[in-house]
Amino acid sequence: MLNEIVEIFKKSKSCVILTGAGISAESGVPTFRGKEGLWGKFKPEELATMDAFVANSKIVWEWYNWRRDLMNKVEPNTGHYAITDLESLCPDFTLVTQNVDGLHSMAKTKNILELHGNIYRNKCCDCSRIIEDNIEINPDNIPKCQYCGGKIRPDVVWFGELLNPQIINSAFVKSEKADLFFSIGTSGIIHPAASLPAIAKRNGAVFIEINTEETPLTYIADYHIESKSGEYLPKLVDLLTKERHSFKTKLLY
Ligand code: BV8
Ligand code: ZN
Repeated sequence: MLNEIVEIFKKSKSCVILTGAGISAESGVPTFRGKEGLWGKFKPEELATMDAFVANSKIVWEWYNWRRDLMNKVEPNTGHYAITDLESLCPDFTLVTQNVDGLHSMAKTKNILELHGNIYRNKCCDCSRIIEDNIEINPDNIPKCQYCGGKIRPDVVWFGELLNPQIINSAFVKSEKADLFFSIGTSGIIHPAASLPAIAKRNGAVFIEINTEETPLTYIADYHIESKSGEYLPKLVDLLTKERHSFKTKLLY
């Protein structure tokens, strides 16, 4: 199957990759579902909604500070770096991520659409202005917005909240145009992110799923690769670069 995917990738003119928490699992970032998942310990409706923030902003900030500290200690893994390599091997490449951990940027991937925001950014919950300086938030004394006095919150998309229109529309357009679509390390449950693979397939793209288990997306996948992304993606890049190198070598001689 790897050789088939190498051939498909080599022909691709426009590739989109959708990632979820699974791509960061090998870096030590807990996923959401699964036995060790965040939602096993914490209730999303009590921590990742505006109602929760209004009801108890202290506990919400304690949770985001805990995740920030955890994410601050980890590095991108071989899966993140392989995606950066794939970006350099495809003429039109877009990475659409649900992750707020910033690890794809740390791995120097360029064309990234952060669908659900970024945990390191702060914004005002009233006027939505981004708060420039990367301030440490004390949950017992949450700073106020210098423009409107609103409470500062993490710049992530909470459940029931609309995604940034520019970002989600770019993700839709790129998915419609793609001839190759990967979903990597996502359970494919959260919308509208989970609807992107079907949009790509409907427009003729080859859809490849890489996940350590089956998901609701598996039945529409042309290829379901049951593997850890940090193990499989470097192998794909390896074969692609070997091919390219031997091709160049042939050209030389
Ligand atoms: C919205 C930021 C308008 C915050 C997050 C249509 C139908 C039904 C419901 C809805 C719908 N449209 C909207 C909704 C409501 C809701 C939704 O989708 N609910 C679900 C429960 C059905 N969507 C919303 O609220 C969205 N807003 O639509 O607004 C609206 C509003 C109301 C009603 C209608 C319309 C906003 C959603 C964004 C929420 N914010 N994150 C934060 O992080 O704190 S979501 C968060 O959870 C993540 O960002 C991510 O999106 C999701 C977790 O999913 P994954 O990343 O996939 O992680 P998971 O743990 O689930 O899976 C990991 C996978 O990796 C597993 O499959 C595992 O097997 C695999 N894996 C593990 N290790 C590896 C691996 N794979 C490969 N290699 C490995 N090593
Ligand atoms: Zn404000």
